Amino acid sequence: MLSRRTAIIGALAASTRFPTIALAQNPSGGAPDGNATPRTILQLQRRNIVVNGKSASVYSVRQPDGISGITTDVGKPFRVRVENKIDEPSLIHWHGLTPPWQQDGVPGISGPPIPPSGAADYDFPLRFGGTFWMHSHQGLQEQLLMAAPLIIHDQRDRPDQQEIVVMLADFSFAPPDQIFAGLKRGGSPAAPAVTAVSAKGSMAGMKMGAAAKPDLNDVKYDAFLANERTLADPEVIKVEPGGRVLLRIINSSSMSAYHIELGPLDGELTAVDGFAVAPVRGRNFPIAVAQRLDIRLVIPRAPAAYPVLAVLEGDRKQTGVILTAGNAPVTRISDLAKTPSSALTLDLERRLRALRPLTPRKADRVHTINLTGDMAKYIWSLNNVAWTPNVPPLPIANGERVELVMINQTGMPHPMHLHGHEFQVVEIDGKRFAGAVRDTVLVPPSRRVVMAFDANNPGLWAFHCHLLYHLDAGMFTTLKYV
Ligand SMILES: [Cu+2]
Repeated sequence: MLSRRTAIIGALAASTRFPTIALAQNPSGGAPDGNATPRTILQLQRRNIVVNGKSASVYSVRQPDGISGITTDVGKPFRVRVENKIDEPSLIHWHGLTPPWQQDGVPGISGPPIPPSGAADYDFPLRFGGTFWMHSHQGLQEQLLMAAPLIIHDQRDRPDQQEIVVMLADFSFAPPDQIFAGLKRGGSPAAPAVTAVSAKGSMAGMKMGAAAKPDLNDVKYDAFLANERTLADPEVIKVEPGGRVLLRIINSSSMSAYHIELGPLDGELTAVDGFAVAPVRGRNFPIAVAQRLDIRLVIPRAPAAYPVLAVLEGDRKQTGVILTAGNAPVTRISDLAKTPSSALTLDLERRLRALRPLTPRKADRVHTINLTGDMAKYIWSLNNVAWTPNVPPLPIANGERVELVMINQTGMPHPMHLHGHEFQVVEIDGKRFAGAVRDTVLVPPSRRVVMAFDANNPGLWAFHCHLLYHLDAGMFTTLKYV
C-alpha cells in the first residue's frame, strides 16, 4: 500500500498534467510588483519549546517579528509570501479559505511543495471573515506544530471586546513517523478490531464493541497544549472585570477532539469554522479536529480566575488557558479532569443553524462517500479505496449544487474536511435541516451526515478525513471541475 507521501511524490512526477502549477505560486526573487498592499512574510522555522520540563524541537509558521500566523481584515487581499527556512520541503494550506485551487497548499494536488530555502507567493481576495488557521499539508509536519492562527476580522467584531485566540494541539516526544509506524504495526492500545460485514456486503474491519463504543484516541500523547503550554505552566490572560471577551478556539490537534469547559462562565457560541450560527448558550462545547469555535463571554465583575479548559474526549486529560479578572490568585489546575469526558456526539451539530445559509436548492449531483477502513491494518479509505494519485477525482460541474453523503462504516469518528468551499450541514441520519455552514464536520461511527455546497471555485480540490494519520493512510480523495 502506497503511503500518501509516496503517492504524492508520484503525483509530482506526473505534475505536467497540471501546467498551471508553475504559475500558481510564484516563487519570486523578491522583486517589487507594484501592488499597493504590502506582502506579509511567513517563515517556516524550526524552534524549541519546553513540554513537561523537556525540550522539544518543533516547527512554527511566523512572521519575521515573531507573530504566529496572520490577523487581517475581510476585503483586503491575502498577499503572503511563505519562506521555507526548514531543511525539508513544505507547503502551507489556508484551512477554510477559498483561494484559487493552485494556491490551496496541498502538495501534489495544488502544486509542488516549497523546497528548503525556497518561497511561494499567494494573492487572492478574502471573501469572508472569521476564525481560520493554516497548517502544513506536507507529510506529518502538522504533528510537529507546523500550524498557526489565521484570523480575518469583519463587521461581526466589536471594538469593545477582547479577542483571545486559543490554539489546541496534541504533542508527542515520539517523531511522527514513529507514531505512524506504531499505528501500522497495530500499536493501537484499544481492543482488537473485529471483522464485520459492511453495508455494501464487503468485509471491512470495524470495531463492534459490546456497547458499540467508538474507538477514540488511538495515539497516546505525552501532552495536550493550549497556545503551546500545558496546565503545569498555562498561559494566563488578563481580562477586564465586567468586560466582553471573544474566544477564538482553534483545534489544530493532529488526532484529538475535546470538550471546551467554561466552568462558571456562560458562553455564547456565535460561529463555527468562522461562519455565523444562531447563538447557542452553554458552558460546554465540543470541538473536533480542525474545527473552530467563536465563543463570546461576559466576565463577571468580581475579581476571579476563570480556566478555559479543553478536556480530551473519552478521557480525563485536559489543557487550557486561565483568564484572570482583577487581582485574583491563580491556582494550579490539574491536567486531569475529575471525571472522563464523553465521546463527541452530533447533539450540538443538529442544533446549529447557519445565520447565512446556502440558498435552498435541489442538489444537481449527489456523491455517496462511505468512510471505510481496516483498523487492524491501519488502512483508512473512502468507498474502500485508499487514495493514490491514480484515483480519479469525483466528477462535479461548475455551477452545480453538490451534496456529499458521508456514511461512517468504521468504529472511529472522522472529521471530514472539504477544501476550497464552505459547505452547509443539511442532514443528519435522514433528518433534513438548515445546519451550520462550515468546512469540517464530524461523522461519528455508524452516523450519516450530508453536506451541501455550491461548485463555485473550479479546480482540483482535496476532500479528506482531518485525522492526520487517517489522511496519511489514504482517507483522502479529490474533486475536480473546470
Ligand atoms: Cu478519519
